[in-house]
Amino acid sequence: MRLEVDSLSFSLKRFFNKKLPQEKNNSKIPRHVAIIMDGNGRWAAKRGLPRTAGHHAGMVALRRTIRAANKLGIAVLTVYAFSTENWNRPQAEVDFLMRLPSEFLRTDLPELRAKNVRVMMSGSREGLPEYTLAAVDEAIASTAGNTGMVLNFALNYGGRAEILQAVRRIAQAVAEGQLQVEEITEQTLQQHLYTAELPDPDLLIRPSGEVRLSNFLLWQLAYAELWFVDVYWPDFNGEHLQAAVEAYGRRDRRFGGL
Ligand code: V0D
Repeated sequence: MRLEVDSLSFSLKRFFNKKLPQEKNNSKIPRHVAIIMDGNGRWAAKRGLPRTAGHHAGMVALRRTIRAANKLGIAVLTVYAFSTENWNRPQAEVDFLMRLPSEFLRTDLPELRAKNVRVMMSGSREGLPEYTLAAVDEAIASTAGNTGMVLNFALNYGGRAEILQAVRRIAQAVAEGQLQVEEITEQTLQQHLYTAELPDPDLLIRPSGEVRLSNFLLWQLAYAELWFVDVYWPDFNGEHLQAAVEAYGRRDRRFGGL
């Protein structure tokens, strides 16, 4: 019996590219791909369209990318949908963005469910409108039992704020005597992040020509391969994802060792 369980977990790992979280990934296929969906506004401006049209086109690109990632056997796809800095945009644009989760789920949730995709959110619930949270919560609840690809929306997410919150919670546990300072490790911090249950991203993709992290997954991206592609997000497609994944497969990841 013991042997069967072991070989089952071995075949799960092998064929579904699903090692335990926090295990190093030496596979040619990235387990976890993170994407900064950047360039929607510029895509629209180039066409003389309002920025909202760019966000809409960005949602179509997201749908395409989810399908492509699922076909490639990627276990986790994290997409940066809204950063904590995005609140500084004009109120009308923020209002428009906040309605996209419910629109996206109306159009795409049936397909996500049929494909066994599990929806997650990484970010702060604070400040998000009730209707945005309701849509996200519905997506999470109705896919909670799914065992296929994880689709993780970074929404109202900021990397420094995430680390700060983790530090505060750890400090609180120390203050309450539940934890000794000497017991705090990298794992302790990792376990207090929104992504505690996920492996770290193996590959970060940023379209639109910008070459920076913009406060995205600061802790988690420590050893990620970075891939920058010079198309605006609404023009991103399965072939761009494939090219990034192939480049990833050619890179030699040593995690600081030899
Ligand atoms: C706009 C391109 C899906 C990037 C994609 C609230 C900018 C389209 C969602 C979504 C946005 C989020 C959570 C969820 C389901 C869907 C989304 C925002 C922006 C910001 F559970 N697309 N999308 N959320 N855009």
